[in-house]
Amino acid sequence: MESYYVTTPIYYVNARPHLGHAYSTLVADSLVRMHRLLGEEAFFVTGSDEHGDKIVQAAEKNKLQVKDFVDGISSQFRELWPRLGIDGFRFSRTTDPAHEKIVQEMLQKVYDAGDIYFGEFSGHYCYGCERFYTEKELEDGCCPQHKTRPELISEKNYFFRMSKYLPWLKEYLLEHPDFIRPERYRSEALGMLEAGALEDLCISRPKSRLTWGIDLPFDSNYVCYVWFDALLTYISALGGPAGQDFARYWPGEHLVAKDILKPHAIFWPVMLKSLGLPLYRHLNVHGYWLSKDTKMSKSLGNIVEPQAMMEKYGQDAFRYYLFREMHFGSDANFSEDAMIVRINSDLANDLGNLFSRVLSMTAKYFSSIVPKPASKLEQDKNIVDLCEHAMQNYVQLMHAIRSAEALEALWELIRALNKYVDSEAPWALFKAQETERLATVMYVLLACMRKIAICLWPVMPKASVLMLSQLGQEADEQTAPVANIRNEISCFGGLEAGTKLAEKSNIFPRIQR
Ligand code: ME8
Repeated sequence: MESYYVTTPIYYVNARPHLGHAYSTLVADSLVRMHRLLGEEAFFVTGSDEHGDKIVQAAEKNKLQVKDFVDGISSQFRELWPRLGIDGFRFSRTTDPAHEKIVQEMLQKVYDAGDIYFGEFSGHYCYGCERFYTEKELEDGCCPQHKTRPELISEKNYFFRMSKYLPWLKEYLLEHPDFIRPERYRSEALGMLEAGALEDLCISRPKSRLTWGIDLPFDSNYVCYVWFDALLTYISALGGPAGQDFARYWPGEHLVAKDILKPHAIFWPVMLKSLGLPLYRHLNVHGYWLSKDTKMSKSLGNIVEPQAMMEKYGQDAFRYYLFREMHFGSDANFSEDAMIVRINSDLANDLGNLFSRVLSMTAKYFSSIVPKPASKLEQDKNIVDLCEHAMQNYVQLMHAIRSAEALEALWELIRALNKYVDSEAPWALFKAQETERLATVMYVLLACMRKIAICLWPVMPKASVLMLSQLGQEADEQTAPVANIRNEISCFGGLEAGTKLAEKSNIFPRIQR
């Protein structure tokens, strides 16, 4: 059985989860579900990044011991995901002893290989980013992300010989055009390499300044820099390079937003190279969720609470909107008004209406039993072809993390099915007692609806299960509804005549404003 492994960022626990975190985690969930639908063994790793200055400062602000503070926020992340229908993940914390042990082993390995040295350093330190900036990287003397003036700090520290590997990394990016995708982010990473501002990476913090971190195995006066620690979660969650899961799942895929392109595009591949480990497969970079055209972030205080949205609009509708609205790689504006329009038009009018009319007609004409189809006419064959084509596109696009286009492809079929109901007018066939023809039309509709419900399992697991159960199919939110969706694409049918169906359906009620 093929295996698939993907990761989300390991989120900082300095504040509660918001829509941005929820989005990355939902994408990971949908990918895992998609790969399970393709018959693969798949899971993802998410977790919490708990060391460093930023966390200590947040704990102090909340008047809590650091450990109590990180335990509290970390559980908020862990507990939120299942409420959003997110399943199939391993939750990793950077304060887990097993992770800390692997970080120390990896540090020692890099040190023994001669890629870590001790040196004096003075530089511009941004507390928000928890890193030093070179003069060239600053914009008007300020951190490009936080727009604050970094502090000039001078101290002795350990350095990772990153610069030694940068020419190799540049070659690698040039030779592997889809290593970082979409393309604009590969160009951005190449731009960083070409600008010449990257130097060796400071990977330690003296304990005189910070104790909340993992001890360097070769000098207990220092703790490890948070990024060196957090990035290693991607392999410590697999038990480290010697773990069984590592052999089975590595190399994996990474999912991040563009804010953390540099550590993932530059630091991480170089760390893996120094450790002699295979590089990840792809870095998949998405844009920002904006709130009134500004990046949603905890420091700006303009965040959207995923839990509140889900309670207000329902888990499926909320997930659908996020997957449909954001084109992976670009920014998207979050707006409740736009969400209501989507729910009413795509879910209530198109999909909900199709289920509701077809199920109630089957109840009326065939006592809710799937009829046996007779031979197909041209218009039926066109629908069957469209179904195959739409599913093919959908699977391919979801696989490529292009959910907005994938859903658009599926909705073409849903809209065509609603038109097919209008043009074939089952009520007229019933009246004229054309039972064979009526049976064929209803069968074509129901069989396509089953395929649509299967396709939607990665996007709206709850609704998919509900639609499948209304179609007399066994399904649950944790197990893929079919062994391999590819087998469903080219063979029409899959719904047995004689199956008992629900009499009516109201899966997506309209939202009144
Ligand atoms: O950077 N739009 O953690 P973090 C879309 N601990 N996604 C957003 C977003 C927004 N407005 N805001 C946040 C860290 N995100 C490090 C990561 S990994 C080894 C260490 C999501 O809590 C998005 O995935 O600041 C982004 O990359 C991540 O949260 C940053 O999370």
